[in-house]
Amino acid sequence: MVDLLQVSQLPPFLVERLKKDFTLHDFVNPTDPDKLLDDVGPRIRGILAGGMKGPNANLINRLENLEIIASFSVGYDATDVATAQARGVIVTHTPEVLTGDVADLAMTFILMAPRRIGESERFLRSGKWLQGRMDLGTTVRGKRLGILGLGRIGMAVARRAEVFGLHIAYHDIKPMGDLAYRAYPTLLDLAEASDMLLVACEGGDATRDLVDADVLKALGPDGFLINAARGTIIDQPALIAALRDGGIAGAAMDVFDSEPEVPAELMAMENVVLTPHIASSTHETRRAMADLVYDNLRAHFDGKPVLTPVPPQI
Ligand code: 8YV
Repeated sequence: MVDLLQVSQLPPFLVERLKKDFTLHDFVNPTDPDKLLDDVGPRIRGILAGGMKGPNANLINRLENLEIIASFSVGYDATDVATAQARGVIVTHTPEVLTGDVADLAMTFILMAPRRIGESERFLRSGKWLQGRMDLGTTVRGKRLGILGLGRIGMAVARRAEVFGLHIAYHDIKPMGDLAYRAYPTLLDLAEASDMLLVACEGGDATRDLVDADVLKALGPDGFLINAARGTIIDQPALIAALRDGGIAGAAMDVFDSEPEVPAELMAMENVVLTPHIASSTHETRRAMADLVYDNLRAHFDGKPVLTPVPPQI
């Protein structure tokens, strides 16, 4: 059987299925990583990665017989794809199958933050309703939604948001062709023209801290920030300062810079919706992602082309 190195936690149903066809070596929290790699390194032909944990250049280069890295995620910023591809190692991910669920969570956030849904629930549960009414929220209909990154997920949110009467605009580094949505040349321009800013671009070095203090200032005191992409895209201290000082009205986030650590300041804020990276966490989507990971590995080791390779990184 082919040997695989598992570097990220995966659902048990995927691990069980893989174990029938492959020999898995647990490298999630190895007590002695060097010893494990000395023992099994030369036999490893595949790596199982995840969206938040993937192999770096050191690990990739240490495995001389590595052929494929299969990530249980659409985002591949945790894997050093450039190093892998330069060595001819195939990297696969799980696009499409999670788009709907991620877009549903983002749309939920777009409604939750301005309507103060999280805060309302805490208000009721803590018994405050007995003393008086909740403060008013803000109507979503008719507001301007700016989307940073109009890829598969950004586009799926745009379609949902249209139904709720939002006006859509976007900023993307790639030309998007003829669309009904207005394109802004810079993120700053987009933020200035938005009541809500949705972060839907890729993570990684190229987008680190893209949403900085200036962008938040442009979004303004009535603006909301929504993030179900990667925590690294937002300058987290700048966001905390903007939320604390009334620089923006509120935020909703499923991802954080050093997750699962979430800053205490954010936890204490009423005007913030926080979820623990659950955008793709449904039975249906996680099964579909697992199938895709399995099918990519099976195809490769059966000598067929993989189904969903990560495009070549320049
Ligand atoms: C997962 C993700 O939570 O697909 C992604 O990029 O971040 C999420 O779907 C993660 O990959 C689980 O490992």
